[in-house]
Amino acid sequence: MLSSCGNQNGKSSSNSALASNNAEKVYVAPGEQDEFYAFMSGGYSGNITVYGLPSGRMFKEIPVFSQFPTSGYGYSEETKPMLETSFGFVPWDDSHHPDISQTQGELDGRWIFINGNNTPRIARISLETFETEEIIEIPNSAGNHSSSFITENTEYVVAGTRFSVPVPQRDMPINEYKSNFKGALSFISVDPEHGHLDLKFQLMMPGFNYDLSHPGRDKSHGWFFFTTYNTEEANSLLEVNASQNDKDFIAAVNWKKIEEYVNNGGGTMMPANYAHNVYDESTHTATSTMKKEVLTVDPLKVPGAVYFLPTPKSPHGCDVDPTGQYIIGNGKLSADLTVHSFDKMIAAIEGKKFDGEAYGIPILKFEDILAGVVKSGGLGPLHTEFDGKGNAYTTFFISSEVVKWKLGTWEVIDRKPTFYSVGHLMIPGGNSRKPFGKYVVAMNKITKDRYLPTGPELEHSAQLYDITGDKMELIYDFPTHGEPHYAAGIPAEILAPKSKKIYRLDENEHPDAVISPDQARVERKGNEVHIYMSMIRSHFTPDNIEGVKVGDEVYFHITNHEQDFDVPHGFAMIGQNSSELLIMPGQTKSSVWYPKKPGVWPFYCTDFCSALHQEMQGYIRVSPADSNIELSWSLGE
Ligand code: RUQ
Ligand code: CUA
Repeated sequence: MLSSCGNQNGKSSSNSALASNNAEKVYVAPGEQDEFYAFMSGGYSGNITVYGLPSGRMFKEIPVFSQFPTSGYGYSEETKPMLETSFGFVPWDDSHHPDISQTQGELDGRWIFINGNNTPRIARISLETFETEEIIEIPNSAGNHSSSFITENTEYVVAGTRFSVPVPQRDMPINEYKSNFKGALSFISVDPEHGHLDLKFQLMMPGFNYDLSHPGRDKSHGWFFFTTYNTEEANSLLEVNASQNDKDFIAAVNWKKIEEYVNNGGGTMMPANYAHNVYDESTHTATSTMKKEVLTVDPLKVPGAVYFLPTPKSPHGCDVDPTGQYIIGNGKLSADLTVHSFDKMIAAIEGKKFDGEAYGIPILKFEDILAGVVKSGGLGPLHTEFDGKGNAYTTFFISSEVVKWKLGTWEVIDRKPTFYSVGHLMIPGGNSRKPFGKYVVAMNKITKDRYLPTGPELEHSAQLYDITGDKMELIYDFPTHGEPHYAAGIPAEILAPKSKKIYRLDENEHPDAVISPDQARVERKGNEVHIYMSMIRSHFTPDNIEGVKVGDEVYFHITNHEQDFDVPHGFAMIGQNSSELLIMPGQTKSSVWYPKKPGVWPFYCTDFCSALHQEMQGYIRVSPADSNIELSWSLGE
């Protein structure tokens, strides 16, 4: 059924006059540039990919949680510390939800944040360099899914646990889960100037699953909303046992109140062990520090800070409209969307109209806080975004469609099929006070017949809809890399002008940098050999090195002396148990090589940098361990 549906819509429309009209809408002529950047999460690639809209052209993959041989990220000595955790070196993760920094609820384009779902981490990426600058591990958390969403002025990036776990972790019977496990919601403060992350406090919630979250905005600024499921606290066969309750909850958290409590000395410091990894742009080097404690907050100690909003039925997405008035819960086992009203929520809290409590946390009455119900007619609602013109767009996984509906009247205005099984959707700025509208990107989980087959595995598929009219129009399909869960879009004019072009050599503070070619040298310290090397079109200095022995540990410290935009050089050494390095103009990178066999071994530049790129090479002579050949090197005479 799926594929016949695809054939009908795909092929017939490509023959129509509509198709040529649509082609114009996505066509970005050679030499012209896209109107928006789209940052897509990589899912199980652990990274972020960067696309242009409307063209669907992919510009870059930004390595975040995964080693990336294309640049040497996670392989170079400078970047290995980025992937340290309390479990040791973890060179991979599952990244779901990118979110761009905001000021007063509008995208400011300074940083983008993303979560590592598997080994709980949050990353901050610079939108000037498109490099990952910081990763903080989240203790007491597991399946870091309701993350990484930011508050209106980027005060906090929020991380919520999907799996509840024993806190602190300990050896205990799994069937004692109920009422013993905890769900940590972590608030990580963001330094307004440098963006540095600090785990300010963890709210220790009942042992439900915390699925997604969004900040309040404008009138609801100061609150944060989290969907929960498995309020049954089942620990096996969740597909049945976690679907018993007719309603689960959206947890409404007044973080301002908790912040105040914490600033006045509230909370309990608890021993913990989690990595905080920071990349320094002036030394081009990351350091990893283990943090030893975390401040935890018991919600019952801060009256008025946490409430439960009953929401049918195992809600997934939790989205807040640009005015901050409506909180939308997408019950994935329900056909209807539940919209809660922020004003009614406040009134119900003030009137103390509760419908019991769960673990001491007051439950509000469903009817008291309900703003409306969208009778969508779709199945499996997941996520909602907004166009800034009073409309909302919700994805339906099971019925494979995007449904457009009106905030306030709750009427369905339009629905369009997706191909197939859409998860998230994204409107540039659609998760802020000021959406830019124009396009919806649907991110589909299943691709099937949309592209030429490539064996059993197909890339996932994104679809672009023009939303400038009353009705949505599907105008383009493009493949995406990994599994984009969520994405964040921003007008190119905000980011492009400040994109970094080079690292200035005279600002390079890497301790092993070679700033002028006469600093190029080789030094032996016991069995460590350090090669301080520079590179410029089209040679390495030094280029021939002798006196290296089997059993040595050879460190290359290489500085790119170019000061021109888009002239990286690469470095690759035969038999190195690592990746190449791709070094940007003005930057220094290092890697280690363990020579194993006597001989004369070449290295070369991997990035075609000039007509003489193939001449950019050198040799290292490796002698047996007991040889007494002295170190020597040639400086290109
Ligand atoms: S999820 S398809 Cu990981 Cu955001 Cu909803
Ligand atoms: Cu430098 Cu090729």
